[in-house]
Amino acid sequence: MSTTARITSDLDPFSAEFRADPYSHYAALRALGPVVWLERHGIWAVSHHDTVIAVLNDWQTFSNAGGGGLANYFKEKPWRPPSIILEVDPPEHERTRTVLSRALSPRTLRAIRGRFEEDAATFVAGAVRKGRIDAVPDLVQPYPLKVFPDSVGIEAEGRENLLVYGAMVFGSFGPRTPWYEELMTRAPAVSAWILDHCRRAALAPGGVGAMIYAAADAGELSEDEAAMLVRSFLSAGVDTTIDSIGLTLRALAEHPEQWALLRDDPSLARAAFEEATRYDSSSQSLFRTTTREVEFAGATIGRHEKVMVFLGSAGRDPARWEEPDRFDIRRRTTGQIGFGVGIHGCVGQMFARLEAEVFFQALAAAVDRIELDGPSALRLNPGLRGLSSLPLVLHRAS
Ligand code: OVV
Repeated sequence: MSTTARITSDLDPFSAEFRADPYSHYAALRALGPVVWLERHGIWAVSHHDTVIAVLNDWQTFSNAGGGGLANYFKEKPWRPPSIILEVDPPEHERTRTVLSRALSPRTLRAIRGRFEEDAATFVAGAVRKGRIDAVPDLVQPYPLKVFPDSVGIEAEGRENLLVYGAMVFGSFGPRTPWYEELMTRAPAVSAWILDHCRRAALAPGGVGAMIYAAADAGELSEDEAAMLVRSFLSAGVDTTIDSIGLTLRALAEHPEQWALLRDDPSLARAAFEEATRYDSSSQSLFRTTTREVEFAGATIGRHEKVMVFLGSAGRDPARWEEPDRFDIRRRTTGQIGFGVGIHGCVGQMFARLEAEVFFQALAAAVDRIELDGPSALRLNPGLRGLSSLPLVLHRAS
């Protein structure tokens, strides 16, 4: 076997500096090569559109059983029992994936759309009345935090726990920092609330949570597995949509000519969200762990090594996209992989798209012009990209 010289870099994808402007760092990573050893963390980085897809399509080599984040479950103990959909490989994965896909199917979405529309209209009307807002707490956060738990069938009381839990889940994807240790002091109480709300008795009839228990009744899952799949909803369903809607709104606010296109033709809402997911996805990176030594894109990757896969870089790869740094809601976004691809591609992506489409249609109907009213701020969670603040003035449609 030939020995390949590994390409190394001291870039730290978890540093505040990297996360403040990941796109220039991705360009540097892509220029180094498709697979680069990140010496600070002892992991591999994959940043080209085609190699990102190649990794995500080879689940036999690039496993999810080693954990969804930087922690290597082949060597370390997970902070919570691993997800039975995200952190498993086939054949185990297939059964749980089937149940979640069915619960989040077009049929469910058709039944839910009307409620999304009512809630979106209400939140948008409130924000427009206010005019000058911080769009994150005033608009972007409240909408998913209502419609998602409503759809699952979770009671209204205590929903703020979902945000703290989401921060833990996605925080655990990164390194063990003081920020993380501090956050995790709340884990016992918050995890207890979450687990309590994953029980059959805690879920309203007719909701998506109850559909998971119906699968248990049909013999497809055990009662404990049903609770674990509801936990997956509560882990991955809230922050992800808050962050992706927030980043889409910022992109539209920063590109007034794109906002004008959407305002004049609200049927572009879905396309705008899709383009924003290419341009600035809330999921910038994911992890895989090798099951064997593998020659990949010119590198020799050892067994049980962590591979960090940059969806956010794939969306800006000039080998795949024309003018990748241009936000253009009329772009053909086919090949956009901000939701991932392959067997672990986001199972809730149609749900997320519906949430966003309804939201931006409501906004387009009520708002003529969006004015930036100060700098936005990033929410510093290593597993998700999102905003903590987005000051705006909404000028209402006449
Ligand atoms: C995709 C994703 C992210 C975080 C948590 C989970 C899934 C889960 O299944 O718990």
